[in-house]
Amino acid sequence: MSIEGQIKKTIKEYELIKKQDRLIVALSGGKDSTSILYLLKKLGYDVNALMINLNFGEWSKLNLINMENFCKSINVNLDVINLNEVCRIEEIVEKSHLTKCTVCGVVKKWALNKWAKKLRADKIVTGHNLDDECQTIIMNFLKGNIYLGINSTPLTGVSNANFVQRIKPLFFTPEDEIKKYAEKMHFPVVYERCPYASKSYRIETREWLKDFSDNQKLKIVKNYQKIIPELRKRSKDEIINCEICGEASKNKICRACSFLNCSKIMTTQKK
Ligand code: Q46
Ligand code: ZN
Repeated sequence: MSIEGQIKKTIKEYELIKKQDRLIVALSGGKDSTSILYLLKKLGYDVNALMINLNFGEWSKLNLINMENFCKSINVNLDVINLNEVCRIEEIVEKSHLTKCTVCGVVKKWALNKWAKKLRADKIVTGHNLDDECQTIIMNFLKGNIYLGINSTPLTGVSNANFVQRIKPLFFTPEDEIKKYAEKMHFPVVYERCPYASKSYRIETREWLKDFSDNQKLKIVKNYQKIIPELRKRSKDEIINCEICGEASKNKICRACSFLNCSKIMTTQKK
């Protein structure tokens, strides 16, 4: 089946998009988010793009230029969040001793949700593919907490007025197929990973899974989908609003705000 056929099937099967939905595609400059932006636009959905400039040197600059040109070429509006205006990842890493990926991942999600609300989005679209999801499931098993994966579904299940639902139309599509598609379409994307990716736990898991076939990865992901409804029922997490920034959170203070020194900067962003 073509990639277009696969995403149509996933959208239909999981009822990912309603006709009137205003979609915000979270663009990274990589093959996955670029491909899904292009395909959703082609299929006639109301799509806009939102990109976070992580300010990771030349890699970030190139991603940004590429996406500005690409969005113009397909007539899609692009908004850019300059992360330096929100917080300094380096400073948080230094003071908290957390890894760059941990800080970056939390802050990116936080900022995306906040900006998506400003842009009146009904759903945030991400480019997560089969390989990403398989890695997430295995990582959560290895961490000994399968509840962490209750949103490893094509449609997130959190119902909080402050949380913009996320959808992943490429959820069952293998990474290799997306890469071939992006190359065939000559999308102006950066194939090199983020300069900090090599030190992440995800990359270790990715290495570990590299000999698994797409079919085996699909089985892992599909079988995990079967237990998610039960995990959601049993999950004791209640979603409330962060006392500092007002965003949806599992705790009184969300993880983004709890990062050392960053909370003060983020509080000013609330207004
Ligand atoms: S989390 Fe880590 Fe990514 Fe942030 S530091 Fe780079 S690799 S960009 S998906
Ligand atoms: Zn907060």
